[in-house]
Amino acid sequence: MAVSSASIQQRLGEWLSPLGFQCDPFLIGWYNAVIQPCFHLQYPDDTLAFVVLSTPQMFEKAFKPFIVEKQFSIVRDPIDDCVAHYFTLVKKNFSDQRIEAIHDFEVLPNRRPKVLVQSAAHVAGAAYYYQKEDVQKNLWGEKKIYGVCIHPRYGGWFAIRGVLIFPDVQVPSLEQKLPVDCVSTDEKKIQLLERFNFHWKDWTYRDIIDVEERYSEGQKQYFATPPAERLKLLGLKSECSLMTAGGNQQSITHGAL
Ligand code: B12
Repeated sequence: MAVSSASIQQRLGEWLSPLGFQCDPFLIGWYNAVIQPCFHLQYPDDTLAFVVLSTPQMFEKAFKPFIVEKQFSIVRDPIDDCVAHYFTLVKKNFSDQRIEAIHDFEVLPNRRPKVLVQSAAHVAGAAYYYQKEDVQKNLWGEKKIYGVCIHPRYGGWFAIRGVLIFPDVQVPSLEQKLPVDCVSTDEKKIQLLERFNFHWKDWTYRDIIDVEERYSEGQKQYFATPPAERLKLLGLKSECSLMTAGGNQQSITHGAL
C-alpha cells in the first residue's frame, strides 16, 4: 500500500502527543526475532507497528479529562479504560487504515501476555530494556529477576501502554533505531535491577538517571491509592463501577505504572 511509515507516524503523533503519549515505529520481524515463538505476533515480518508509551504528562492531559467525562462508564481499571478509549479514537481517525491494537494488560487464553511491551519498546528504540543478561556478573543465580525499560528522558517515569499494528502496511525499508543505553555502567545496571525487583514501591528505580520530568505528587498519590478509593482522590464520586476494576479474566491488573 502506498503510505509511508513517516506519514502514519506524523498523524499518530498529531493525535497522541498532545495527550502525553509517545509512539515509535517498529517492524513485527524485529520484535519476533528477539522473543520466543510462543510470544510471536502472527503478522509478516515487514508489517508496520508502533509501540505507545505514556509520559508523565498523560495523567493531566488524557487521564483527568477522560475521568471527568467517562467516570460512570468505567468497567475495568480507569487508566486501562482511558488508554483503550484513546486507542479507539485513533482507530476512528484512521478509518482509511486497518489498525489492530494490543494493550499491555491483555492476555491470551493461556494467561500469557498478548504482547511483551518492553521488548517492543526496545526494538523500536523508544526505551532500553535492561535484563539480567545485560550485566556481566551473575549475582542472582537462578533467582527470577525481572527486566525494566529506561527511557532516556523520563528514566522510569513512564509506562508502555501497548502496540498499534497496521496489518496492511508493509515497510521493508524501515530503518531500525537503537535504544539509548542510558544506564551505562554495570554497577548502575545492577542497582537498577535490584531496585526494580526488590524496592519498586519506593519509586527510586525511576530516578536511576537524571530525568527531564517525573510523575507529579498527585499522580504518585493516585497510583499509591487502592483502586476503590482512587476516584475520590480525584475529587469525583466513587460509587461508579470501579468495584469491578481488576476483576477481568482477560486482563492483568497492575499497581503503579
Ligand atoms: C506479568 C507482569 C508483571 C508480573 C510479573 C513480572 C514479569 N516481568 O514477568 C508482576 C505482577 C510481578 C509485575 C510486577 C510489576 N510490574 Co509488571 N508487567 C507484567 C506484564 C503484564 C507482562 C510481563 C511478562 O509476563 N513478560 C513475559 C516474560 C517472559 O517476558 P521477558 O521476561 O521480558 O522475556 C522476554 C525477553 O527476555 C525477550 N528477549 C530475550 N532476549 C532478548 C534480547 C533483547 C535485546 C530484547 C529486547 C528482548 C529479549 O524474550 C523473552 C520472551 O521470550 C508487563 C506488560 C506487558 N504486557 O509486557 C508489565 C510490566 C513489565 N510491569 C511493569 C511494572 C512497572 C511493574 C511494577 C513496578 C508495578 C506494580 N506496581 O506492580 C512491578 C515491579 C516488579 C516487581 N518487583 O514486582 C511495567 C514495566 C515498565 C518498564 N519501565 O519496564 C510493564 C511493562 C507494564 C507497563 N505497562 O509499563 N509485573
